[in-house]
Amino acid sequence: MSNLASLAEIVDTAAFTAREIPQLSETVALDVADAYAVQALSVARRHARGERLVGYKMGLTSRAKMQQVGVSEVIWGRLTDAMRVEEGGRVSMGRYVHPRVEPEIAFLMKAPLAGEVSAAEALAAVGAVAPALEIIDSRYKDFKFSLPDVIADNSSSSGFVLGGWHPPAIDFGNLGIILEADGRPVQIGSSAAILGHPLRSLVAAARLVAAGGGHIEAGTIILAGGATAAHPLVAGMAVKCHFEGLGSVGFGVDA
Ligand code: 0L1
Ligand code: MG
Repeated sequence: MSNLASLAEIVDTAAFTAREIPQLSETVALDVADAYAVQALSVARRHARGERLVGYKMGLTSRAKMQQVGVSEVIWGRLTDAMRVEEGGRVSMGRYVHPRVEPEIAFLMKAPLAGEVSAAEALAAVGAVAPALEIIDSRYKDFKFSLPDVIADNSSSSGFVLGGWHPPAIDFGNLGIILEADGRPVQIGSSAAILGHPLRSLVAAARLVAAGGGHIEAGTIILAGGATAAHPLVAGMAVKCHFEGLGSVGFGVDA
């Protein structure tokens, strides 16, 4: 097994068994290209277990997120069908190490998108827009990592919940968002916090995913990135998020 494949096994096993691990960068020198290779190899292990690629997530797309984790670059990860949580459904804390939730905007693509594209070209490839929540869960101890570490760990992808789909003609550039835990607001923000406009994140996805060997095709889901800092999940919590003009999306948390 190559070194990258053995690192992929380490992060995949940590995710599969919900056990925390030390940062890979504590013991190996990893650059960003290596880290995306580890990510691809670890997600290939999910495919070998029967999981299907359904989309991509963009990460660290807001100032709040960049400050929260202490890095300054946009990153991406892969989403599989097994990560999807039904709207109004329940998740179990046992599946995660130290999960957090964050509000996102989701795109459902109706056409492929790759390379350098304008915002108008990106929007023309969008079939629908939905309110969404992402459950992120770093497999690293204390949720602490370097940029290559988090990329190798599939950019902390763990789960996602989609609300109802809306036509892309809706203006989703600056929508108010209130994230509630047990009925109390815990984060308040705007979709404009996603790189100034969620479409900018889709433009970045087209460039970065294609450069990294991924494929945004018709039917692909893209999570544009967190609009606020992420909020920790605890057993018994009811999560609900209200998106101006797009409706609400939520889920419950079991032990
Ligand atoms: O989705 C995100 O913006 C998070 C990317 C990875 C950083 C983290 O786990 O907080
Ligand atoms: Mg996110």
